[in-house]
Amino acid sequence: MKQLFIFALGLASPLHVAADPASYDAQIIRSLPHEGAPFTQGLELVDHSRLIETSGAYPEGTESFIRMIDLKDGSVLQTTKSGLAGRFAEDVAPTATGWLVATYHDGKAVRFNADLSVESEVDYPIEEGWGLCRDSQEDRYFATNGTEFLMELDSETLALKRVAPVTCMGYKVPGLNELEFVADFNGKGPTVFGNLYKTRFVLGIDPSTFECTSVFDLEGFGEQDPQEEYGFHVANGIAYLPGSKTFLVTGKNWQNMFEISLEAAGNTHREKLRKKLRHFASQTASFLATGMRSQIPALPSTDVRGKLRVTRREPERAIAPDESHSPEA
Ligand SMILES: [Ca+2]
Repeated sequence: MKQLFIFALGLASPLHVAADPASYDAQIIRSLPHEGAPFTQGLELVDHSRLIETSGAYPEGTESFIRMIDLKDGSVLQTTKSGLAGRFAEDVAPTATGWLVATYHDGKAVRFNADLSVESEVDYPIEEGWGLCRDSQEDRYFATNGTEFLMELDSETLALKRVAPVTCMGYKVPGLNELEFVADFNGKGPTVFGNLYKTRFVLGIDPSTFECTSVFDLEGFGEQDPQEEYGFHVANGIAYLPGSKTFLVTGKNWQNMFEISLEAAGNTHREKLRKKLRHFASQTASFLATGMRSQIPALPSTDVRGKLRVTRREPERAIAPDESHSPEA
């Protein structure tokens, strides 16, 4: 609790403006079928020949699952719904011996063995599960929950060790979704990549400062959907392939996955990203101006179970057309 209080004090300070992120252009190396076009919530390399993917239970009538995919042609090798019945599966990250899958609202994460049999379930310290990745070097997890906060979790107990906002060009970055840890990106050291919800941007974050250091854009990849600004059909799935230094990317209900390489592109994406972050910030400001402050807690706190409670901030919900059931993270 004391630790969280100290973090909270820091949030009141003006944001430090760091260097602009380096832009990269994503070049498609090859396209693979995204079998069944599931509601992708997690994507990760297993070994030299396989990927692991999680899918949430959306749309209504579908169930969450976890599956293994052949990296060569995108074919599905194995699928299981074990441990996920009645749950909304979120991102997946490796454990020492298998896999850890976050869930959206259950307050639990599910541990799987390498063969996808359920090992156990464990309390998840965050009110909502969104992105999750493992830092294999420092032996810790990073997680997101739809707010601007990035959280560091203990690799064994999942206890919360650090909470701080992600910032980029002086703006807070709300809604980093599917995450990917890259031990050394482009010779610049460890980087946490995350899909920026309701956009096609992927941001690279410095895991020590939580500031953005790189950006690429998946605009134009596969089919576009006008509902993406409301959270449907968004890019969500990043797996790094260290052998080729390429990425596999896909999205919710996308028909394809794409292997891409990143080429340095100066400041190509900077202004478009800045405009989007400014838009997110103005949405937050208008919420505050209309007296809805209670919906946007400024500071994280913990409840009696030690869970981090940061109410999901969705300012754009107020202007979405018909959201009787909005897509989950
Ligand atoms: Ca990932």
